[in-house]
Amino acid sequence: MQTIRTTCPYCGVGCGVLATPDGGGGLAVAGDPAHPANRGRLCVKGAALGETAGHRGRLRAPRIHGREAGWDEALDLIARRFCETIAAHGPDSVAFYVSGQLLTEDYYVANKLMKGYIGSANIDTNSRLCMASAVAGHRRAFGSDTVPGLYEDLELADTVVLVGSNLAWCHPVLYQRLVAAREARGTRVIVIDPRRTATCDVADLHLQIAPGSDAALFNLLLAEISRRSEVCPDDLENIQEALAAARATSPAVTGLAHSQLRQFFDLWMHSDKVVTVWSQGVNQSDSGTDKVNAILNCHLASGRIGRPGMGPFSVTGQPNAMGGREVGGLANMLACHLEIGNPDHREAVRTFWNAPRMAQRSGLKAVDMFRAVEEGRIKALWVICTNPAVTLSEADRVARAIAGCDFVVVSDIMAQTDTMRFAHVALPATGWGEKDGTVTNSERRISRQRRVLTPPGQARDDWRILAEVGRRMGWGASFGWQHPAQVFAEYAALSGVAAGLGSDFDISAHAEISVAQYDALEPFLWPQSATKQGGRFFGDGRFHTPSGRGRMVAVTPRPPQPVSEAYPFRLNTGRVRDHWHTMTRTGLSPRLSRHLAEPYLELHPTDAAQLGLQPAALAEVTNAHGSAVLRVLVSDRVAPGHPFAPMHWTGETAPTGRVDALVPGATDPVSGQPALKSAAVAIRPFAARWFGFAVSAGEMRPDCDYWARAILPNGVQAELAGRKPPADWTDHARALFGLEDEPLVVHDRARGQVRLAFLRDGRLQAALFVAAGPVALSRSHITALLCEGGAEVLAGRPGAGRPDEGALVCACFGIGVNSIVKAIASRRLTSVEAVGQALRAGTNCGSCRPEIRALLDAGVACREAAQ
Ligand SMILES: Nc1nc2c(c(=O)[nH]1)N[C@H]1C(S)=C(S)[C@@H](COP(=O)(O)OP(=O)(O)OC[C@H]3O[C@@H](n4cnc5c(=O)[nH]c(N)nc54)[C@H](O)[C@@H]3O)O[C@H]1N2
Ligand SMILES: Nc1nc2c(c(=O)[nH]1)N[C@H]1C(S)=C(S)[C@@H](COP(=O)(O)OP(=O)(O)OC[C@H]3O[C@@H](n4cnc5c(=O)[nH]c(N)nc54)[C@H](O)[C@@H]3O)O[C@H]1N2
Ligand code: SF4
Ligand SMILES: [Mo]
Repeated sequence: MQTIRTTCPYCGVGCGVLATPDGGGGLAVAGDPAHPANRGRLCVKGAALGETAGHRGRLRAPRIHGREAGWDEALDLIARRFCETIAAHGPDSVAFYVSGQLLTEDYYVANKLMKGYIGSANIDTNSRLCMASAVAGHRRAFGSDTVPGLYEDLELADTVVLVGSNLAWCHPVLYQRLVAAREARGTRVIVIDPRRTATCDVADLHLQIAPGSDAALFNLLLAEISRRSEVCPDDLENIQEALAAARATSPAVTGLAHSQLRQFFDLWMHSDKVVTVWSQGVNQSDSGTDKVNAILNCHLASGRIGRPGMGPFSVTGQPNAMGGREVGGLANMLACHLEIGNPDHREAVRTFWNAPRMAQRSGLKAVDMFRAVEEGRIKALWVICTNPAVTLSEADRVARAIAGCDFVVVSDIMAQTDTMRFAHVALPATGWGEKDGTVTNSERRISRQRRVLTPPGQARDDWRILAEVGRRMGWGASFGWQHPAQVFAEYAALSGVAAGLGSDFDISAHAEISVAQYDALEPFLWPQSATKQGGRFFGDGRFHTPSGRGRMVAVTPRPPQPVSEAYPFRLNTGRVRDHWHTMTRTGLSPRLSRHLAEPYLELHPTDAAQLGLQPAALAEVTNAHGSAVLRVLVSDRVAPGHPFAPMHWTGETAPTGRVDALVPGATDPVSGQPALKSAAVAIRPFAARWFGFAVSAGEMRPDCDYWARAILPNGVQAELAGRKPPADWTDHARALFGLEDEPLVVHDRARGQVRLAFLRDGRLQAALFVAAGPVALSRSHITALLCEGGAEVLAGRPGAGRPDEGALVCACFGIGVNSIVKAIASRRLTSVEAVGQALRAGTNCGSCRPEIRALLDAGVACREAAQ
């Protein structure tokens, strides 16, 4: 089969992928050595793309009120309901909520339909939860949402500062490029994070900052920059005000020692080439935009911007978060970085689109949009490529709001998601590998995603669905494209118009692109026009502000919302290494599901002791917004009072693991981005009377107070718990597995243990292990016996010749923590490379190398203690 060059659909690094279909629906993937973002590397999620690209769980046909329908019926209904709602209540009574995982062409069509034809700007994207503070900070400082630098700046820098970014897990290939540069030239790495993450593995300095105090820290740095009289260009606006605010900042709020601050200032100022990378620890805050500007201030004031090896660098989360910003996916922007508040910009876009009803003002931002849905001001909602019932702050409230909306359309690739449950009309979209289009990565590089696979059933491309609705609403001539290349060409032409109005975003070189050229399009950096060609911005000291000067912003640090006596813990949230958001795709891969198979709460040992929570117990986390039940992971990687929980679990995988049920709706006043990293919560032991672990080669329908499900190569596993044991365990197990058979049962009443196994022809079909406390059995041993072993599973212990791998570390070769620890001890291994030679662990994608290094460090510490 032919190998096709495409782009990874996960993070904003935007790695090139070589995809080879096997003809039977399967897909082999490898890193594209020719792609400038990754030069052949892939992380574990990219490497597992073949496992997640199938048709399992996919939505195959449109559904109206749960019954299958034809496309014509579904599209006519949508067009009619939107037209009727607009006619009766005006254009602002409808809304689109879209996604940074859409392709640029999808985004362009959605934006044109809403802002130019429906005549409202009520289109916002999940980038509001992700990049909005970076966008707002850039616009305040530079006059445009421009990322000045390139990935290679991380390799050319002498010092790289990572603020609120777990790069090792969230941008793994960029992290690996940084690690390689550090090994080659001794780059110093500073990590600023209240948590000790895997990224700290390569940190020369880890500042375990008090949550929310980043603006104060960078203000202190700015004051120090000016005190040490570093280059401080006169040609910046507002410099005196910014310095005055900086000098008034107290170091105490950062929670850092004087010596740590000194070390940070020294490292920063002794290198000319400093890159400051930031991500959600900065953006997702109720002072996110100020945090961004506090960082930008330091780079502006010291002139460290837009030249090789230096500059501020906001890394984007989603594969096309950047493309969405460019194309105007946010409710307060127009296409091509033009501004909705600017009448000239509006007029230029109106003319270009020949728009009958151009939106005149900004639309509702994500959190406000769902408030308007709740209040009935929005009566028709179309959610595309995102899962807000899980991922928005106050998620229970958002779910209720969607449930109460008059007309809800959801376009997704999957048949079942938490948001899909509320769809009046469900539309099957083509997914990654099935559609053609473009995405822009964190360094402004536009790459093609290409179709490699056949879509399931009647699935259609998102842009085609949107254009079809536009046509049925009466605007056929403006939504008549036949090929995504035509959409891209129109967009490129519009960028030429925008450039004429001073916009930085200009890809007008592609305004005449043909289908063949589009098919052959190589990854390129924007701008790309007759006169401009990629590269960095602002190295010449000229910015996009009206005066042409960079703008300092006076930042007065604000502490985050205080915790209270009732809710004394500040819950931090984020990501794990091997899962992507609500897991609709990574959850299909057994390999990716083994690293962390359950929602958890990382809790400091003193907090755990005080709360009476043992490792592996279940904790109930509550506040006024909602509650969650999470597995306790006792760890000093988090600070006392500041537990951490990942965001990935949903009603489909672990209904009590939805952490956004706890996150309040507070937003940053400038960007409207919700403060997703900070929820005041109470924690107490979850009063479970029984705990269970189950495996099944067939189905699994848990019905108990706590459950978390994960896929296995040959079935599914689940952790279970309940407040009250069922009357009969055999009946419970039969219902759980959908089996009628008679199980083998071992009942140890003294210890409160029950073990049940269902065998068929001597082979294990399903098993349930119940105990009064957390089930202490080797999960990997039991899952390995599924379909293979028999009654010996009831012993629960690994037999001879079956080593217990423990928790998975290296997903590529399936190597667990126990094997690595054993090899380190018995063979006295001291380096990640040595572990790789001994076990192969960490030698493929490299995503687990930080964890191997941590195990080595722990091993060395043990040996030293023993000596
Ligand atoms: N494996 C994986 N990778 C992903 C994703 C995924 O789902 N899984 N999603 C992608 C997306 S869309 C995004 S946006 C990115 C996100 O990438 P990151 O932003 O790197 O990831 P997060 O885990 O959300 O948060 C980063 C860190 O912010 C820290 N933090 C919390 N509060 C503060 C604070 O007040 N100050 C500072 N300095 N730090 C704080 C947290 O402890 C956390 O370690 O990842 C992308 N990559
Ligand atoms: N507490 C907390 N909450 C957070 C965050 C956090 O750090 N903490 N991070 C926030 C951030 S940065 C982000 S980006 C969001 C992410 O949150 P979401 O965007 O809500 O999460 P995803 O799981 O990525 O949802 C994407 C959906 O689109 C579907 N899909 C995939 N491909 C396609 C396609 O081609 N077309 C269509 N139509 N559908 C498709 C998937 O099946 C899935 O249902 O979460 C935010 N929420
Ligand atoms: S770093 Fe991993 S998830 Fe991100 S684009 Fe590359 S392969 Fe995909
Ligand atoms: Mo994101």
